[in-house]
Amino acid sequence: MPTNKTFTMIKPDAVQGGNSGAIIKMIEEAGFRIVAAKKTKLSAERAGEFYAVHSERPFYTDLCAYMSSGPIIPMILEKENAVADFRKLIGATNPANAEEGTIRKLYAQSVEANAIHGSDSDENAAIEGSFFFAHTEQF
Ligand code: IDP
Ligand code: MG
Repeated sequence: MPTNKTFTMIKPDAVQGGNSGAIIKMIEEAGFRIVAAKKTKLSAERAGEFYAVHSERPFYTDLCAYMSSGPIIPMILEKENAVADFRKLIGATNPANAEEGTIRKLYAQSVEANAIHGSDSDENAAIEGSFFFAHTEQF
């Protein structure tokens, strides 16, 4: 059974490029409600914790450097079937493979600097949301 929440971060390339407003507009127009949001910056170490599941991948060190290179906007989102619907809205990891009209197709720079994160399961959505937000910060 899908739950109704997912977790996202607008990544440094999209924040730096001035695309966060347009991306949030797409998210709201797709029917997601913002439950929690803030602007923050990860240290390389904290980025490494977030992406620990990828620690054996060749791109891990670069990914941690990139994700700590500038501010990000983490958010918890709510919608029926949130995890799957949000993955559809953001598109494939590599923008070259992302469908027309998806956030990554429109705003990603590269497979690494790909504008936005989306949780891949209900379980990870809960873990990733609590990485950035306490329950009392969620509305
Ligand atoms: P996802 O974000 O679409 O779920 P994952 O495979 O979970 O993709 O990878 C996490 C993040 O790591 C990606 O969003 C991207 O920023 C980066 N990444 C994934 N694959 C590569 C790669 O082959 N080269 C460089 N960076 C990558
Ligand atoms: Mg992933």
